[in-house]
Amino acid sequence: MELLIYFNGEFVPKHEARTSIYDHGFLYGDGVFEGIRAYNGRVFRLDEHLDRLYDSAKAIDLKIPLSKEEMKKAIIDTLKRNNLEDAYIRPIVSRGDGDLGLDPRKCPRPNVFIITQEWGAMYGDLYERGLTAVTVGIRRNAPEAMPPNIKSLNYLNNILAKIEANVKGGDEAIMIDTCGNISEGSGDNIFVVKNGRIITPPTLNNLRGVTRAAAIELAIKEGIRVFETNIGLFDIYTADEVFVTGTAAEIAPVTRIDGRLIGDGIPGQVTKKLMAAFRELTMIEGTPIV
Ligand code: AKG
Repeated sequence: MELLIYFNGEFVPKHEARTSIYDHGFLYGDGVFEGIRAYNGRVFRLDEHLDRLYDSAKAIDLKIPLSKEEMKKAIIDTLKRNNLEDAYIRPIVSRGDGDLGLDPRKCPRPNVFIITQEWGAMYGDLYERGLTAVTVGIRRNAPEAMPPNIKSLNYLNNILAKIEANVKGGDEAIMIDTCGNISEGSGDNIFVVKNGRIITPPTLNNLRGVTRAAAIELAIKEGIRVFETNIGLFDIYTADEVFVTGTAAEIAPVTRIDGRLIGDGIPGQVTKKLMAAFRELTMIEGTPIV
């Protein structure tokens, strides 16, 4: 059976789901989205993802035409309609159909889409071998220009980083902010492990990741000290371990950066412990798909 997409309260077969070319989400990247996952019949940290979606919308002065409870129900219904227990979930709220001209007042009603589909391990066997990451020249959007905490439909900053990583032969890009601090990957947050402690940049210059928060919680539970502080190139090159976190990426080890081996060049003990703890957490926690 063809996958069904939620579109403004209706369920539409995947190949028929489309929006107007005058949707400002398409014309200007004016809209917001989330990446959420369901594991084992439960949606992982659904409330946290919805809080972030509604915060992103608030930040761009976009009124989502569903309450959070209604959105939650729409997500669960979409998963049920598609018979999915393990899935990637992509709610999208665009500014809506308008006209040429960027004024959002041209768009009377936002469009709401929910894509749900099967999704495996994004980095395949790299969870065992470790990712090769490269730092890129394109700077992460400055918070005072385009706050990285708005998960907007305009992902060009991240896409430019990804293009550069592809050219340089990296599995993932590491972005640096306009002050020279490490920011995040193109689609994930970054952590370093040094002398048994975990360090990750504060979330002013990167997305406030839901998996990032879960990794911090799990580390603290394991008795590992976690520091949120700015880090630079030196810190990533000389780290004992580096890992990235994201909804799509989950927790993934990075074993090579800009040609330097990280630690012994194989996934480290702390990273492996957190990967296992995260896998376990996703199996037991979450909003049931009922
Ligand atoms: C996610 O991890 O779910 C993201 O939204 C990152 C962007 C992507 O990989 O689509």
